[in-house]
Amino acid sequence: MPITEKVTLHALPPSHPCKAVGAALDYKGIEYEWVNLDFGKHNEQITELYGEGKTRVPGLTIGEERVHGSTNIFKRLEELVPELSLYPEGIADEVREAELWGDRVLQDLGRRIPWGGIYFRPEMMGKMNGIEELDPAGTDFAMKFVRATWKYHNISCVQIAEDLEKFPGMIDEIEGMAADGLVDGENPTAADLQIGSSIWVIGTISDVKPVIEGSAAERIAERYFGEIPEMIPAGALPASWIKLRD
Ligand SMILES: N[C@@H](CCC(=O)N[C@@H](CS)C(=O)NCC(=O)O)C(=O)O
Repeated sequence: MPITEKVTLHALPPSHPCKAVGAALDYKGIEYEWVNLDFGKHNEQITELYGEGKTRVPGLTIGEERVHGSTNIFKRLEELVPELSLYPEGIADEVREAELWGDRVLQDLGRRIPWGGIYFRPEMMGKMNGIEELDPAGTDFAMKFVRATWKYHNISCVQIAEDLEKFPGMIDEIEGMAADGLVDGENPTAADLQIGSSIWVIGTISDVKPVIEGSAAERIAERYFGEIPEMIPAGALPASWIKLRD
């Protein structure tokens, strides 16, 4: 049934779960407006729109209805437009499980690894907004911003090194999901979009690119979100932290 109400995706520009929801809306053929909230004021804006305790993006309004959080939004989109299913019959439960892994486990690396790379090359932070390289004053601002972001997300070098240690195993896990037909098939599943958006953002850190090269993870990221651009050139993260797949 076509959706006649106005659909709005409340987002922040660099957010990978927001990208995942955008891709799901596109696949389902739902017209929508992508509205970026004001960084800094976004927590209050989200609470005002979606209620107490809700402070993060993405949120989706469908007419008067409000749906908050990427996995809730995916579920609701599936109810609204069951054709072009993101949870194909026969593997729906396994796809949901893989999607939740993408949301609860992989998604955090999609925040920590990029913010980790930017910490070591703060002048490249403008690339998030299409600026090639920040000037010295911009870099001063970026350094303060990155430090605040590390604090907010509880990021540390120990945590990033642990993430990078685990990352090759996660790429192998996604390879297994592809072998089971949960991702990397002819049509996107919810798992493709949740996982692919995180891989895409992690892949922008060139030190980590070799870990995903030639994998199902890289294929789904580029198929659904476009060629992975370089945000942080290689040599930013200490080489000894990077572990490759066997
Ligand atoms: N698992 C949640 C994660 C939501 C989330 O952490 N969103 C981030 C953007 S990637 C956010 O709102 N960050 C700003 C903040 O925490 O203030 C989902 O997929 O909906």
